[in-house]
Amino acid sequence: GIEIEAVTNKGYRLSEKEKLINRDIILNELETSYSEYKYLKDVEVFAYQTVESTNDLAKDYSKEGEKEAVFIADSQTKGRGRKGRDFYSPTSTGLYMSFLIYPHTDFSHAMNYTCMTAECICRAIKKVTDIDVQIKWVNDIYYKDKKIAGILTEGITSIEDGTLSYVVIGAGINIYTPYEGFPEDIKKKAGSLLEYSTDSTIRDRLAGAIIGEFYKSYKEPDKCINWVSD
Ligand code: BT5
Repeated sequence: GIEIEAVTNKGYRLSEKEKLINRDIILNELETSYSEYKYLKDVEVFAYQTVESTNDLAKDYSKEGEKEAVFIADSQTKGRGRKGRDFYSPTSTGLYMSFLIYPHTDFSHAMNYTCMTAECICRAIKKVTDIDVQIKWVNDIYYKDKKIAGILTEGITSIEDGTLSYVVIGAGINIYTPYEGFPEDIKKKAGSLLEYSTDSTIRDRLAGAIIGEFYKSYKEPDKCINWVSD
């Protein structure tokens, strides 16, 4: 289902269209399924092809004032996980996105955003693909015993009053297996949500559904603490 172009005397390449994040499809998903969530109307959605890290884009944007935004990319050259670990973020087969929010709550609530986002991603995956995935406490999502997504939450705290100045929640999801396969060091651990593409809009619709689910829950991140995982 992936579109390939033939280049005379050179060979084949991925169609450029396959790499682009389609912002119109994302906004259409929000409009169709999540229009009642009023917080969404003030959120900017930015889409890119290749970036170093969507979490870094969100952090840079925080300098522009208190504006909430979502940054989405087709690939990352410096995608990262916790404790400086790398997050493999190749082109066309994954979804890399970061939320910039200003929760004005106590620092101790920061981790709740990680599990809230994990829950939102599971709900969005179910809605768009009808697949049930599992959360591995606290920031990984697994399907068929393989890690298909990871979440990295970063924040800045005000030392004076212990409140969060802003929080960036980044999620990377392997939708398809990369063409060249996963690199040797993560081959055993990493998996993907789908085996092949049957519908080229899935990635963008999933991005829209994740944003929608996120803004449905984000004023009550503590609710996710109800469940326990290993
Ligand atoms: C995570 O860290 O899993 C959080 C990953 C967050 C990535 C998103 S993408 C958008 C935003 N921008 C960023 O720069 N980051 C966020 P951690 O739990 O530390 O897991 C990292 C470990 O997962 C690595 O050491 C590998 O073992 C494994 N890994 C790396 N890439 C992977 C991938 N694509 N799929 C599955 N596992 C992977």
